[in-house]
Amino acid sequence: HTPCRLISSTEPEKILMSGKEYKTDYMTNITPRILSYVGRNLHLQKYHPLNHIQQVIINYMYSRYISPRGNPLFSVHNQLHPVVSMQENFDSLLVPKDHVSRKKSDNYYVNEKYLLRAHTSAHQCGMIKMGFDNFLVVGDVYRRDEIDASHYPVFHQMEGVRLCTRKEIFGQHQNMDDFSLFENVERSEKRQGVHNQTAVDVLEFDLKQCLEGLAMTLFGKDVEKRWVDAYFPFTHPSWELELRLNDEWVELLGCGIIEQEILVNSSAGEKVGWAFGLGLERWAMKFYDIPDIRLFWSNDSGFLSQFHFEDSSTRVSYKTISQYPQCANDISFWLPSDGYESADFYDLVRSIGGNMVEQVRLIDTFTHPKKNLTSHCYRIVYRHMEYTLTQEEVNNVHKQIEEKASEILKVVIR
Ligand code: FA5
Ligand code: MG
Repeated sequence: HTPCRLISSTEPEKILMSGKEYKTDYMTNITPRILSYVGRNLHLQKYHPLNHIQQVIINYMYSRYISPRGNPLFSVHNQLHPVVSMQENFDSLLVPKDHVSRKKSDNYYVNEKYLLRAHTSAHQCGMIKMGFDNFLVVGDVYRRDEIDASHYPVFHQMEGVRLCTRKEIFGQHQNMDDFSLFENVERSEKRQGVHNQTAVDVLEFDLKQCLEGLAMTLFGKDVEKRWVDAYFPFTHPSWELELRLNDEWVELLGCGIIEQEILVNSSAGEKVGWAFGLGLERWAMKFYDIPDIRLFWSNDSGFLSQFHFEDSSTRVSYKTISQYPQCANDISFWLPSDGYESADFYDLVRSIGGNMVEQVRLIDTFTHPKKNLTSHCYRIVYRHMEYTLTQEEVNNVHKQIEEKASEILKVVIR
């Protein structure tokens, strides 16, 4: 099976996370390095930019949705445990059993039952079942992803869910009895088979106004935006919001009308609702001009001190302290005949190189026609955010990566 513990050669039988023990099995692929992020909770760390951006978005939601009594409608839940069941992360959200997002190569599994949540949507059903109608969930999420300036295996998401009763959707009409949230129609691009089109239109309008308003609050009212049709198993219709920032279109969130089946399964079938999920790092990088996602993990005072202010709505632009030089080093190897995934190599590089690695990219694939062997060549760009790496340090790590790759991934270095 695929390597999971990467550095330690003895496989631990149990993993300890936040005081809870989990048995490992054939599905376990959490690395010690990933384990070290569990409990860091950057979004809860005072003065951290992720804490500020979270607060800015929360304040916006508080002021936008107010109960008749004058209280904020949304409640905030930012300390939910990141270990969730397969049921929560996938099944409860109607993710098909064979959907690509379940792949071992894309997720960090604790064992065959549990994983580190891949998105905050994993908490939707639980929260709705507990009776919450308007809520925000903020937390760390984990994905086995590529490595570059905007991808990190751990990042932070905020989930927003709003459920509405018939009265809230059609409230303004006097003869309300003429309106129903539900009808039986053919499912189409525009709506689910059980939804009344006007109800969906009201929800869509509210959702898009809310999120466009958020974008304008952070990036100014003239920010260029566009809605792109999207697909999620748990919403229909679904959209992504892209903003044009520094001359490029950036995807800032996914959202949509919650699949009614999910609400029915969560004892809220008489309501309809919307949901969104946004990446806090994406928003913070654009809001504060932070050039590299690794900086969020920095303990360097040169980084953190720039966010040392009480009022989260303070606008600052991050100033790079100094630019340390990059050092690129390639690695080529023959793949084993089966069972090789690039994600395993990325994890291995992360585990050994840590924050010395800025990027890893597959730059060449070659299949030997006669031997029927495939080789991959990756370019590893070394650069630390906080100091200049010496050639010796880089060579040392690069050599370790070569050794561990042959030992654990069974590749043959060329
Ligand atoms: C999701 O995770 C859905 N759960 C979002 C959702 C929620 C849709 C509710 C509908 C209803 P996606 O994988 O696209 O979708 O991620 C959502 C957001 O997280 C992205 O728009 C982006 O802002 C951020 N994001 C995704 N991947 C990364 C990454 N590797 N690094 C940083 N941010 C990321
Ligand atoms: Mg997306």
